[in-house]
Amino acid sequence: DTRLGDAGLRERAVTALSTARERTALLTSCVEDAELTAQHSPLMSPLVWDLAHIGNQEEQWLWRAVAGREALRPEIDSMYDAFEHPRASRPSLPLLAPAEARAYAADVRDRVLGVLESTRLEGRPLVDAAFAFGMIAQHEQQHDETMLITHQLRTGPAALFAPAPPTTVPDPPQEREVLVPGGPFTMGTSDEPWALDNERPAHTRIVRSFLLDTVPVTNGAYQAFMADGGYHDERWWHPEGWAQIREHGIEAPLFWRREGGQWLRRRFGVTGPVVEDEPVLHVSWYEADAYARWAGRRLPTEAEWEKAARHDPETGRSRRYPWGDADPGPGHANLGQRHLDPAPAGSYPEGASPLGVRQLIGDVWEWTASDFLPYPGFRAFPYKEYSEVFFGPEYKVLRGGSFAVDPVACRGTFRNWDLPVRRQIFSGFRTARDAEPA
Ligand code: AVJ
Ligand code: FE
Repeated sequence: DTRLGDAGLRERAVTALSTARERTALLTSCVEDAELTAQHSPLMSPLVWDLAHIGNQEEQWLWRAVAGREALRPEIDSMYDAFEHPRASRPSLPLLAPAEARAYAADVRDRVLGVLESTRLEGRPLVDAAFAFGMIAQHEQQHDETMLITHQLRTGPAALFAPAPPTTVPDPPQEREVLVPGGPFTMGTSDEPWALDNERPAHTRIVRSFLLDTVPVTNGAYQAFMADGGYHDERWWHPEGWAQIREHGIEAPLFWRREGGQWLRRRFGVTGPVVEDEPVLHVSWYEADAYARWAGRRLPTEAEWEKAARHDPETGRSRRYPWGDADPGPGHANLGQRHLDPAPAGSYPEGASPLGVRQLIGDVWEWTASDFLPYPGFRAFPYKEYSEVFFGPEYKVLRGGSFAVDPVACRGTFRNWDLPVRRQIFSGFRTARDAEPA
């Protein structure tokens, strides 16, 4: 499967690029142009910035770096450089207007499909196994998730629609938590062709035996923490988390509102009740950490999460996904913006790990206890600004992907990261505890 022939690689790259572009088109055509240039939150770019940035990155990596061609519009590069202009300042830039941004991204794409047809997909690290094409498809899908977050922050009537996930859980899990046996496993990868630099290389990690929640923490469980005064009890909180919730008066996940004695949440322009068995969404690392302490538990480390998601106890091998090596299908996980909500806790039994852990992939990003750090032997590729500049104690790792993540940008090794205060992202969590000493 990871050893596709040349024609298979080209087809996979075309499909990944086209899938991403269809999603970008949906996210940028469902609102009026005025909404594309508006800033819906200081945390986010105007949607039209993401659109032209997607085209500009594609131009830089596939038209210039892979094909060795001249810049198409060198004067706009700096405007779409994420490091030169923080998100809050982007609306004041002389951005390409929506029609221009669309035409630019489409022009780049036409050229790039020609490049893909005429480039040998081996002999250079950037093109081996069509890596740069896969990287750019993942980049666009990551910005599509970012744009979906912008849509969630936008006020006004709904612009996006999707069928709700199934509300009943077939074959619900019997156990609350599972024991993951201690010992070594292989973390990261050296042979997943489109894995990004921070997922590499494969290396051995040892974890101690631990117990992990079978399913993500639900709204119902989280409300028990709230009802027990969790947001008002300093004992559970990291000092910086306590300062944040006091300063901003935070008493519930983002987008929740109390009305007539019950909790409601706004999602993509629609207000509805908080559903008890749905995984909790839009919580910060601090909120996840506080809940875990209140519950007498802790967040899993990143290595624990990956062992639970990839280690096959029968063969000792680390696999691509909890269910094995097969690409994700609709029965495995809630991915790809098929739905605009997480599915109820316990869904997707087909996607369970060998030990019976469910929903590790899809539904909600899961905060881990770990800082975002390089693996031993890490090498920045192809650019330091993807991962390397973010390594350090400020960022916490999230794993597993949300309903807003496309399968091309999701696997057992994929690492996401964000600041521990962030909660506009599609973040949830599950908890763990040490196993009793034998
Ligand atoms: C991996 C999601 C943290 O959005 O900041 C997009 C992905 N990097 N363009 C981000 C990314 C460059 C990145 N995250
Ligand atoms: Fe980007």
